[in-house]
Amino acid sequence: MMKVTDAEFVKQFVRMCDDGFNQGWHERNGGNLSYRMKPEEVAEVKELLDETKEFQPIGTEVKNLAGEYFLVTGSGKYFRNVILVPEENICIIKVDETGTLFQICWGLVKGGRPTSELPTHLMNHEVKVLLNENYRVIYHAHPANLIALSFVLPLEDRVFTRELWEMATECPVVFPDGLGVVPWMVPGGRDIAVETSKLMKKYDAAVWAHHGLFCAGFDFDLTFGLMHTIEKAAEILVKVRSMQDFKLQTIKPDEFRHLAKDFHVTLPEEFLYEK
Ligand code: 2HA
Ligand code: ZN
Repeated sequence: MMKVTDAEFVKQFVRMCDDGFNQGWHERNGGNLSYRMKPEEVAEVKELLDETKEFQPIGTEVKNLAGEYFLVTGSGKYFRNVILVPEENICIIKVDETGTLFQICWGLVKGGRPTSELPTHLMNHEVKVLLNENYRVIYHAHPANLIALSFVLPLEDRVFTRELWEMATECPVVFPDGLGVVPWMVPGGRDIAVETSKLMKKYDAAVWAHHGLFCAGFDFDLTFGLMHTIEKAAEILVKVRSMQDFKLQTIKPDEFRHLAKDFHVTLPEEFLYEK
């Protein structure tokens, strides 16, 4: 008989958790991942789901996600253990018809709850699905170089975007909309979820100052790739600033405009300011 862990979307989810751990982005129980399941994926595992458990409060309201199923990491669970025993560390949840409650339908077999960042994940999913229903993945990690930059760069969207764009020619092509910055806030609750989901209307990535990064994407490859690209650019910037406090040369605004034309991306002028 088929197991939930045999489904392709579960295998890809587990692989992404392991890849993130191997990048060093998930110390202890750091980080979390959620995936909005496709109707055919729900159908594939439907008879293996237990839809009798009690509904619990999400901690916010996501009316547009009513009836949707998500695969999510567990609160307090370690990314490094997901590949060893997925059914103890991740779960499938269903959002109720009011968009305020969820039910665990599979997984977390030794007990537990979905990620402590469930309000941010679900509010981000809601914002994204309203923009484009192809968005399915929300990923939160603790990449060290990007976190380090949140101590030395002004916490402004335009500064983080421009400084990271300058670090690798592919950056403006990979995240042409830029990225947003949430100032330090208490994690795990509705307030930080509201601020993050506001930024997700405009961007696919939002920095949490002194904490980490949230990324959104259509699939696991794109979302992991976005996290990876941003953290790689952050690493280069940390190296550059460690060598000297100025750049002898860099990519200039007109050069970004030229790149945008050839690569058929739109780069908002707000990020191409003169310094
Ligand atoms: O511990 O990353 O933001 C999980 C987290 C909380
Ligand atoms: Zn975190």
